Amino acid sequence: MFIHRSCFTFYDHLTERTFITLLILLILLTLSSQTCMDKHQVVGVLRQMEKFLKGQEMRFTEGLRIMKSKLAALQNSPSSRAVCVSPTAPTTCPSLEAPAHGTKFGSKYFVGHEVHFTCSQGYHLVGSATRVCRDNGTWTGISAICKDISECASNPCQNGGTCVEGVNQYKCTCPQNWSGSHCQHHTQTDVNECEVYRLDQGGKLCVHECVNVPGSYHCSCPTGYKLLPDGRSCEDVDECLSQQHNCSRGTTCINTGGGFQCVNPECPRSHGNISYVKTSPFQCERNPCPMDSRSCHQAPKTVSFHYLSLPSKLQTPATLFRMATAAAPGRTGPDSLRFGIVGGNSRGIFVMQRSDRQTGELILVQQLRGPQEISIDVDMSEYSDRTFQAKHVARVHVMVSPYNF
Ligand SMILES: [Ca+2]
Ligand SMILES: [Ca+2]
Repeated sequence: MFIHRSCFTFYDHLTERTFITLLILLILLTLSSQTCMDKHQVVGVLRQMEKFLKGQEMRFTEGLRIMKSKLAALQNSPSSRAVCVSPTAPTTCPSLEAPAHGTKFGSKYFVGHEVHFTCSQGYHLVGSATRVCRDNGTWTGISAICKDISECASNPCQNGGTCVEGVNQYKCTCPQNWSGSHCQHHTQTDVNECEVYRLDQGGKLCVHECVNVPGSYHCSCPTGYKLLPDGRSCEDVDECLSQQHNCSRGTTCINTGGGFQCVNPECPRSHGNISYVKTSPFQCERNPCPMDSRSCHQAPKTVSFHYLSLPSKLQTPATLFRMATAAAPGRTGPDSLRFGIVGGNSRGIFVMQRSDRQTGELILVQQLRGPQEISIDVDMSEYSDRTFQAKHVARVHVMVSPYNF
């Protein structure tokens, strides 16, 4: 406003001077025409007028000088220049656009008006949320932009991994030697012990399965087996011994490789005058025969049941089972024995042979691959003085596990 007033002061001086000059001339003309003034009076008036005009001129010159210096000061001041040089100051600011993924509030761009910006969900505002149109036709603040809310703000990538922003998720770009969703695994320096052992030693580090882990390895065992303290061998869990079975009453738990079975073997069926009675869970005895029944005497006097659990691919030949006779107290035993395989589904896989005078052996001669189950009947006939005395049958049930341990 000060500058405005200065401008008007300059015009005031000009107007005042012109006005006074005209007034004096008017007075002189009036005086000379109306009254008859003498020469002294006219000279006096003119001198006063001259004095007055000189004073006016000095004031005018002084005013002009002040005016000039103020104009010079004005021209050097950019903010002021707009006011005086351009008499029509801007009344609006340039229009503003809403940022991408955001909204603009306010559509008037007049001086003094405000425009506000907000961002859509998932974005945050960078820049000025509010901008005001200034007198000089420019906006306060800086442009508002909406940026994705950073998923990487929590620095989720470890070990120097670089976080890469995605839509509502992030991805870690791992430096060399590191892997995993958060670059948490050291990869390069880990030795695959399982593989190294296989290549160097040409064997297996673990009896069953080797599991390589960063910085180490461990062995694992199949279901039903436990890892031994050596850390590499597997041993079957004896569910029968550790009472982990669910065998019902009347059945007997038989441990197998990787599991167990609940068994209740049945005695041979009665036919004619031959009948059996169960004397223990795994033994049947023939009831006494009529004296004259030869077929009854020829029938097995005892039938026993045996369960063998074998690993797969057991090295052969392997003695699986021994059968022996013993003389009853106070009586002489048989003087000779004959052994044989009388039934079952395994001819050619086993042989039965005498191992000493009173013992026979069941020998596995073919490698068995599990899982499978085989039943065979082995008999032992007793002779005295080359006369048949009695026959005993052993029913052997072989259970081969899927694993060779
Ligand atoms: Ca390892
Ligand atoms: Ca078992």
